[in-house]
Amino acid sequence: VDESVPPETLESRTLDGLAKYIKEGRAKRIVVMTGAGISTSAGIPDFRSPDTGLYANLARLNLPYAEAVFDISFFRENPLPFYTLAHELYPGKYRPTVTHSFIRLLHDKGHLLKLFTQNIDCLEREAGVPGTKIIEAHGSFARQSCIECKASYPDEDMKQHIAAQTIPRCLRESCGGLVKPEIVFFGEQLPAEFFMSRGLPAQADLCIVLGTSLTVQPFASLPSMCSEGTPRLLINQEVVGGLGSRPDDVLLIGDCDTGVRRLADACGWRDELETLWANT
Ligand code: CNA
Repeated sequence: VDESVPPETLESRTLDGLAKYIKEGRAKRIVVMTGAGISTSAGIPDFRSPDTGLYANLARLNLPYAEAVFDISFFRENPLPFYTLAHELYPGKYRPTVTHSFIRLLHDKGHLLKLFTQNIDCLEREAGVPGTKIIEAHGSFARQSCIECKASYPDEDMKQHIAAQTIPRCLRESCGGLVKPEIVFFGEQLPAEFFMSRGLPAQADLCIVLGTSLTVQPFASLPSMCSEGTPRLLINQEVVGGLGSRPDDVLLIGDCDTGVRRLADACGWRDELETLWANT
């Protein structure tokens, strides 16, 4: 980070500078962008963290390469690794983190324009962020359908298959194709709502990026779509996606939960945040 370049919008390029901007009521259209790192403290491994990430632990699935588990061509040949993983990731087992509650708090305060998430764990919804505010860029486990005829498949049957780690097949007799949750695999198109909402970062007055390596396109380009002069905050274990390169970028390198608590403290929202989280 080149600290010699003075900020354009913030008074100072620090957490306090950012908190002041928020407290002055200048952050009314916040766009939040999240990834697997906001759910690791809930117990869900991310992909890319060394040692603990899913990719580091996929050896037992005998994959030709780690990303194959989410590759649509590989899935057609061998859907079992995906269903082994789905069993681990399936919603219902995990509780939202304080970071998820922080996003909910932004919504409750009327500051959240949109949440773009790459996560498929549905924890943002469980934390009480309304579905209308969320763009699930990589889909979710909320629905499932046949990959051949696209017929939808019942939730209850899906739950049973996930629990048993067995492979669901299309119920239409003439089809019998593989059924897959509507999460976006490599080689598949992102949902239309992602493309329809891609203009929103340009309208934001604050961008908050949380727990993502920003390596998967086109999601990874979202922070660069914010206007120059719009403050961008990154809370992540590592610097990613060129954040820090603009004069109003603020970096909190470390754990997400610690970072959002520090921001809540600086804004005077800490008690509210903890109460909200405790009641989730
Ligand atoms: P990733 O590539 O695994 O990156 C995670 C990032 O978060 C890395 O930069 C880590 O350093 C950072 N990180 C991990 N833990 C923390 C923490 N506690 N505090 C702060 N930073 C942390 O994951 P991305 O989301 O960037 O990659 C995109 C993929 C991952 C999407 O397609 C997701 O569907 C997919 N994914 C989702 C989940 C989930 O839904 N919870 C889990 C695993 C993977």
